[in-house]
Amino acid sequence: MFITQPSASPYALHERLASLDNNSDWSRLTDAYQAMVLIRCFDKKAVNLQRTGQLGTYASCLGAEAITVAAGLALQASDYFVPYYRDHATQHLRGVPLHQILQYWGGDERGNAFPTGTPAERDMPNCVPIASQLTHAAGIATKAKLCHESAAVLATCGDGATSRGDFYESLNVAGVWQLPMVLMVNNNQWAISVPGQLQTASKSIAHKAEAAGIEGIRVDGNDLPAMLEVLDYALAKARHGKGATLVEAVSYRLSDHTTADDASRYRKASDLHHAWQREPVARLRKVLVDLGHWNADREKQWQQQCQQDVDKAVQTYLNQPPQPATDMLDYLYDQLPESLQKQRAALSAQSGGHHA
Ligand SMILES: Cc1ncc(C[n+]2csc(CCOP(=O)(O)OP(=O)(O)O)c2C)c(N)n1
Repeated sequence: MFITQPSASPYALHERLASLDNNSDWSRLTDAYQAMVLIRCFDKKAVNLQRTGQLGTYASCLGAEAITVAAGLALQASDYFVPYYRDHATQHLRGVPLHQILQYWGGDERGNAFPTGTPAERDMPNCVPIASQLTHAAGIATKAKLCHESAAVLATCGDGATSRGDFYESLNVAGVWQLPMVLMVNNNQWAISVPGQLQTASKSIAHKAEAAGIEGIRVDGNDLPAMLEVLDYALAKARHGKGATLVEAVSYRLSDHTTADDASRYRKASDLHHAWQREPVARLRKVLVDLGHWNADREKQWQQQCQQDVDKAVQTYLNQPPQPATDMLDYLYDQLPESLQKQRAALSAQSGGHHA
């Protein structure tokens, strides 16, 4: 169905959508568009909160909306999601409220206590050591396979993460053990200030699948319908015991690396300008409007709704009672080691006897 040999040009669907009209699930694409607009609104607010000292360092998902939304829509409740730090929309679509995502970026451990009864309950929190989450994902996929679960594990990372040993180890074991795993790389062309051509001499990131004996797919990460089609395919394949897939979603990081970065110091304004011409939200909106599935009134109403939802999430986040200092231990250990018990008791006494 797809390029089993990763080709030079990413798989794309957008330009062909008009001719596929009757076959397309327009309500799913409209839902996806709405989720993309919501997360862009959230993202802008999160950056502003950091700029005004109300949030810690934040990693923006500007330019990655199609990737992170497609992941959220393609995953099923019984699947597992192992994220990296630009997957806000996936986490939200899995059931994590926006205010909780803000809590995480505000340094509050309670942001990682995903609500029970939602798909997010099965998911992992963000892992800051680059690519370490991929080995965890391989472990979860091994468990899912041994227990004969009909579930897929989706793990994500950036292009820079594909230079790390953890990436190759995970890919290797996913191939050898035929794990029910999809490893999706957001190739946004940059790892902080390191551009793609200094990251790897491989023809593409998808080519790296070849050495692991698994399928590699290179897809246009600015093309929501193509992203959905590729992820639907790869996740179904994993659930049906047909093995792992490496998905390279080609995008462009339209933001700074994080709010602690200034990308204008190392990349050309003209490159950024060019990348904005292909940005995923406007691209999908154009198709939906051209084919009569969206219009200016709905756009206005939805923008207002998103703003309200985000403002409400910000208020909930800002109104949280302070977290107990003991959280830093309680969220790290299942059973606190003997050696830390005295420290925990001291922390508990300092913070007025709060317990998580
Ligand atoms: C093991 C490790 N080394 C270095 C860092 C510092 N660091 C944080 S993000 C980052 C770049 C990651 O780039 P990429 O994987 O391309 O993802 P992107 O941020 O571009 O989405 C680095 C080097 C880290 N967090 N962990």
